[in-house]
Amino acid sequence: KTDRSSDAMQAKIREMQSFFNLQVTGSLDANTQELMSMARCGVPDVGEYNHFPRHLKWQNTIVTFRIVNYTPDLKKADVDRAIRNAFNIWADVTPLTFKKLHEGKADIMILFGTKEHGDFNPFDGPDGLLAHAYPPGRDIGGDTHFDEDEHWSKDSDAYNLFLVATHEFGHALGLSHSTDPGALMYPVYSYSQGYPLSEDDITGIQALYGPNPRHRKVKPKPDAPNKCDPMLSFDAVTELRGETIIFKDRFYWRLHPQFAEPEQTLIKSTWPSLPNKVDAAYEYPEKDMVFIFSGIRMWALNGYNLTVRTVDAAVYIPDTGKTLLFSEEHYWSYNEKTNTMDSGFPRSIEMDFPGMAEEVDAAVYQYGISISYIVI
Ligand SMILES: [Ca+2]
Ligand SMILES: [Ca+2]
Ligand SMILES: [Ca+2]
Ligand SMILES: [Zn+2]
Ligand SMILES: [Zn+2]
Repeated sequence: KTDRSSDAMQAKIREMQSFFNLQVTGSLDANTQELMSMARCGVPDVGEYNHFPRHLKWQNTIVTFRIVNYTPDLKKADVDRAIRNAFNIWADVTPLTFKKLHEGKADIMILFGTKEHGDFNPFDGPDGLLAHAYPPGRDIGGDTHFDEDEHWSKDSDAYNLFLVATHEFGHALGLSHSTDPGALMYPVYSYSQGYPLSEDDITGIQALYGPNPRHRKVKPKPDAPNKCDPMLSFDAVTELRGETIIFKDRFYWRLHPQFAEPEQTLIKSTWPSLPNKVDAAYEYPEKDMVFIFSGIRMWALNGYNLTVRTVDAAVYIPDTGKTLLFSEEHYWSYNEKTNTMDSGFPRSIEMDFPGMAEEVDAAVYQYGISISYIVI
């Protein structure tokens, strides 16, 4: 076992430990490691972090920021807008005001950098770590760094600068990661439109700073759907190697026969290239594949790439080697052996499957004998 810590690294660790009021040992003990990993975002396996060692927060309601350099991925004005909008999200729900500085030392120094970029907390090239931010305090406290090896966007392309900045500024204001997959402070990036904060994020920031005395009204986005909610309807259901996978909005649940509790995860954290909304999914066990449909797009969890019509549900029938694709009141038959759509379709669901609801929301093939539909 080799000790790779350089003197400079040890000095930096001591500095960080002192900054965070940890015992100053100069070595990466458990507390320090937890703290360092806490600053890293976009890592699916960061685990659960509850609180910073102390409830670090800014003591003034006016917090200054400065954009030290700009990414070449976006126009300067787009970067300015993303950063300003990200601060506005937090300003709306707190008494805080964010003031932009053009020179000198601001509370929150914002920069884009690659690999080692001056804080011995290096980035890792494309993907993985996207950005990190330090909790409130002097010097490096509050500073927010973005990995320039990422492509930064102002739309749904990975990665949306506004969303990542809003998450990071949450850290820069004293929030740690949330274990709620619906929260902005959940450590995994996921793109969604609209207001980014969940109730959990708002409760967290207001526990530190209190509400906005100007009482601007905000509408939090819904938290992760409650799996026990009887009103919950599924987007899609499939079997996957003995487990049942249920898709709903940006989330999916794994139901394993041996586990009493379903496990809830963000779709994006397992399958980053999938969209945030799945319309239908089904397993094709002979090829050990699961096909996933969203809109007119289709994915296979094994390298297949097909384009089909807008699909509500899909059922694979092993006896015939056919996949039935349901769309509103019609269905189509897809031949998995020849990879072609059968002729004579679409046909009426009502005619061929009497008793079934007009619209199939989700369907799943089970038990190898009969088709069983989950109609919601
Ligand atoms: Ca600072
Ligand atoms: Ca990276
Ligand atoms: Ca870049
Ligand atoms: Zn984070
Ligand atoms: Zn950094």
